[in-house]
Parts: sequence; C-alpha cells; structure tokens
Amino acid sequence: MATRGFTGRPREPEQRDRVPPGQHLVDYFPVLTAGPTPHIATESWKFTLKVGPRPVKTWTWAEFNALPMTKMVRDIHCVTTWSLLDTTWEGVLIDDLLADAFIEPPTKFLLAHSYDGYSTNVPADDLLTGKAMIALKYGGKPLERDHGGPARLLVPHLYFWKSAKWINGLQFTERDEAGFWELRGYHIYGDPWKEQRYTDD
Ligand SMILES: Nc1nc2c(c(=O)[nH]1)N[C@H]1C(S)=C(S)[C@@H](COP(=O)(O)O)O[C@H]1N2
Ligand SMILES: [Mo]
Repeated sequence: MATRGFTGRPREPEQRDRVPPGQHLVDYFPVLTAGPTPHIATESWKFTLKVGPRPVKTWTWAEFNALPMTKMVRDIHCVTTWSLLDTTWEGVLIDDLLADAFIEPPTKFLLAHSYDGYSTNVPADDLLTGKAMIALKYGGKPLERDHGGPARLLVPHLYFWKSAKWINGLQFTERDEAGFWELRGYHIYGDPWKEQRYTDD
C-alpha cells in the first residue's frame, strides 16, 4: 500500500544523505500558496531591482529573457516536511542580474517581492556565487502558474518558503527585514539542515 506522492524514508543510502532531519521524500511537486494564484501576462511582467526605496533597473520579459540562462539541478525542502530530489530549473543567476545592472551588493540583505504581495528576506551571500536564480523554467518547460510562473526565486539550500513565486523584484535593505512568513512565526534564516523552521529554532 502506498499513498500517492509519499515515498517516506529514503531507501538508497545515497538518498538518505540528501534528506534533512524531519523531512520525508515525495515523488511529485506539491503546490503551496498563501492566497489566490495571480495571473501575470508576460507582456505586462516587469522585474525591478531596488536599493532601499530607489529603483536601480527594471527589466521587461523580453529584456529578462535576453540575460544569460543557467541550468540547475537541486534538491528542495519545504518546511511542511516534504523534500523533492533532483529538481531541474533554468533561469537567470542573481550574479548575472546584478552584473547586468552594474552593481555590487550595496548591503548584506535583500527582500524578494512578489505580485501577490508576498515577500521573503534572504542574506545577499545566500543569493550570490551561483546559489540562487530567478527561475523561468522547471523540468525543461515554462514554469507553471501554480509554481510561480512566469518567474520565481529559487534558493534551494534554504526552506522553500524563501523561493518566492511570481517574483517582481529584489530590494537591498540595510537590515535583515522579516518577510511574509518570517513575520508569522517562521525562522528568519531557514536552514533545513539545522531545522530552522520556527522563530526560536
Ligand atoms: N509569492 C508567493 N511565493 C511563495 C508562496 C506564496 O504563498 N506566495 N508560498 C511559499 C511557500 S510556503 C512554499 S513551501 C513554496 C511552495 O512552492 P510550490 O507551490 O511551487 O511548491 O512557495 C513559496 N513561495
Ligand atoms: Mo511552505
């Protein structure tokens, strides 16, 4: 007997090393959204990079798609305890985005902002040196709307709530400012290997 999508304990030793404490493996990609799923037409889609309140650069969908594209294969871990191995993504590394805007990180922290009003904070170091991207494709196809299409943040080494769906901007902030879930009891950083699920973990 097996429940769909629940594969439980990893069977292979190689997989066991890849599942953080308190997590179990799933074999499909669950959808988790706090509110209604927004419709964003690529014709009106825009992405803005800000330093504090000051916009530094805005890209249209066409401009964004002309940036260097990178592929990533990563394991992802949701705070609700599911983990999915070997997910395949394609998009623009945050390094390449900053290079296109000709800026070096002016502060140590960022907030990601989304079309649905969602936000989440990530230290700049966690978005750079190939660690994170704005993903436009999943599994070789345009990112589905449920999973954040047209574009989402992907920060695979942190719990998946940090990977903001329907992203429309990144903002450098002076201080580490809590985002949507961080204000509602989730951990300010969210390392799955340290089980940083809730504020005081
Ligand atoms: N804009 C936005 N991004 C979001 C969320 C959301 O509600 N809105 N939910 C977060 C949470 S809690 C998780 S676990 C993942 C789920 O992504 P998925 O639906 O593609 O699995 O998206 C994160 N990003
Ligand atoms: Mo989540």
